[in-house]
Amino acid sequence: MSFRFLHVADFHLDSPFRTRGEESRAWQEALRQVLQDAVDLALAQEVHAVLVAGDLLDSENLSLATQHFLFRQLERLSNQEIVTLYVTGNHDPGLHLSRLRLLLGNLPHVHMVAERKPFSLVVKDRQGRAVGVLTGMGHETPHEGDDWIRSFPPAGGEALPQVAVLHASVVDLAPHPHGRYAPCRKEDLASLDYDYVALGHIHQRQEVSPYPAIWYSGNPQGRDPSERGEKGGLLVEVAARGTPPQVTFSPLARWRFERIILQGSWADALELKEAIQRELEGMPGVKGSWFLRVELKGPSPLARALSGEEDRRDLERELALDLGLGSLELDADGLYPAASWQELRARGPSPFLEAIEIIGALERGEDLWTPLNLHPLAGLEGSSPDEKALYLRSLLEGLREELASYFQGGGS
Ligand SMILES: [Mn+2]
Repeated sequence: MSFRFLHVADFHLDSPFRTRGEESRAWQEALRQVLQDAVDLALAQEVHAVLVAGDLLDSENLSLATQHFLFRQLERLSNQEIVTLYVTGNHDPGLHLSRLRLLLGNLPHVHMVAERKPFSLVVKDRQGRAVGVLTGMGHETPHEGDDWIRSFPPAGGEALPQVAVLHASVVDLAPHPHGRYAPCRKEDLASLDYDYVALGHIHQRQEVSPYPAIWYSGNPQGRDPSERGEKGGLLVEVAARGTPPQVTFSPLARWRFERIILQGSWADALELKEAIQRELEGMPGVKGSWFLRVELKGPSPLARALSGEEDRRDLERELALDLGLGSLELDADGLYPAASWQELRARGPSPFLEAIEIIGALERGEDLWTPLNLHPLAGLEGSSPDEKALYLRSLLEGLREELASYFQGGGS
């Protein structure tokens, strides 16, 4: 008799989406849909339990509608005798959520653990047979420290599969943008000897350890272009105590964020579209649900046309439609006009022209070096004035092009 459950985390319900104001409500609706899809998945798969590893809510400011929606979704699980174990994270720590706890307290199979006190329960299947043991602990405050994990017990000696549910920051992983709350090391978790540790906090899905199995499910819906790729939950099956579980990713996200970086000198929208299309051909997936950010870089004849926000927005909508994308954003901050240095020079007197003239004078060998007091130049102590001049002249190479880019807003 194996123990089967769905591991999800970091929904951040009611999160203000960080992309565009006017789409924020639609995003919040999408988040609720993703939760509903997760519940549908749990019901369809007839799992024994759903583990929510913290940051289910973005903050204690949960709208009444979302509160009601959350209740209704967890009620669907409870009605089918599927256990929900929801431990709180740094975004939804216990102290602020008494109202929600009272509400969820009406559901017999829903357990919300909002304090720094381990909570254990034996999960049973619909025939009443024990299939596994869940142990979870919540965040009480938004800033749990190093000692938090030390309050968590090792797995018990039962013959049943042992599973832990925690919202914690494993510190010996690749760098990530999430705060260092409830920090712990991989070995701290592995030494607790659970068959599976369901983690929340880091939004990038990842296997922390194969066995004891420790996983971040990641968030089921990316919230901005930094949270890219396919996202969802993990369906886990533990056949018996002491055996490595089977972990299967199941996509849930309604929207998918992707990003491409383009460098080029497209002459018009058609060329730009074709460049995006070529990149997209190498990326599998159904693009109708994609939110694609295209970061444009380098010199381009389109730089000026794309600097006007309304025109850019219009083009974004037009290209999204043409490319079959859910949404498209053109980030044109890295673009600059593509005039050559000769073209810039021909425009008449300017600081750029003066700089060009100085470069010319230096190249012709006019002695402009002496007044610059070259004495302290590092690495050239003891060199003759000629050697110094030679070295300095080598710095002039490519300087006109660099300056042209700089004077057109491209940075140096
Ligand atoms: Mn968190």
